[in-house]
Amino acid sequence: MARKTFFCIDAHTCGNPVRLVAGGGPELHGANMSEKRQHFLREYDWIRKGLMFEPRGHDMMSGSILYPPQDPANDVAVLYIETSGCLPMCGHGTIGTVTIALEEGLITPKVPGQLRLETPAGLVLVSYRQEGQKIKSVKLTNIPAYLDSENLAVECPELGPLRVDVAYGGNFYAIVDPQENFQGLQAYPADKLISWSRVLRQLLNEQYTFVHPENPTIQGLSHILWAGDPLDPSSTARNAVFYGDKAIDRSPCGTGTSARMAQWYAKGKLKPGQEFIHESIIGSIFKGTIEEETTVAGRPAIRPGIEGWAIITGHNTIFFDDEDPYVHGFQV
Ligand code: PYC
Repeated sequence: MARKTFFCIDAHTCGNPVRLVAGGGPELHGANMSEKRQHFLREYDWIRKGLMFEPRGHDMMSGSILYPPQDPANDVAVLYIETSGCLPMCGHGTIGTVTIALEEGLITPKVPGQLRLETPAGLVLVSYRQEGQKIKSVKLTNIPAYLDSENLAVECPELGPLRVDVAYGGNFYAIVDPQENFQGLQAYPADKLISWSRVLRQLLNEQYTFVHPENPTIQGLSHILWAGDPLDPSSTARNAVFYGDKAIDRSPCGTGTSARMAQWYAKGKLKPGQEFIHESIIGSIFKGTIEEETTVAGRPAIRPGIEGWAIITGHNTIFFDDEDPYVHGFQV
């Protein structure tokens, strides 16, 4: 019998899972995390599937693997793994990964209270608030986020014709704002949003092309963000972000919040100095800020600040046993 062991530490960020692989991850080659992500996708995607899908994971499972940074000025490099794939960037994953790595002593910050993270999408800066051993909050300054396309037409089952904007916040998001045929996420059950999302994502990818202008390995629309009224009137907005095949993010989604802030910024609805309080489907909250105004290939862009918290739920030693027919997971 052959068995491969992964030493994982599980947490959740504002309700959404984060499984950090602290031991057992593969050695990756490449000049940066984007190239290492390509190496992982070519040779090791079975590790992602085994750790994320049933029977070891579930529809919402998401995680990360830590690597030494390429640039010695940085603290750590992160590869994101999820049921949806190997993401260029993940906000809730970053908040959970940083919380786990600091509380469990996996990294020692060069500057206390701050971290510099190499991600496949680019450099992410982190500040955090610590009380004793506990990390109370993590704020990331994300890669530049921008509005990619506006008012794209797409036919949604049951709802009919919809118009969506697509924005990039580390992944490409189709943002479905309330409109004639869509009353806001609060008007529909989650299973409807999930089944419509699968169709919308496929149609949008068939009808349009989404490629990051500075990194063509980042391509394709992976997420659908359904917008709606906040539960708490003091929040700015609420969202339900669909990913993978059956997941709705339980956190407000860091890259989704970044994409939505970029959309609002491009439309003049969000200005530097204003807070963007984003609620998830379960009412958990990320605080968004504009940390910098910038450009991406000549388009107006922002570096969003995203602040949230995470809690460690346990240590999890996971085996891949060669005799297990489901060693690489399954989906139903
Ligand atoms: O927080 O960026 C995020 C995220 C992406 C997919 C699920 N969560």
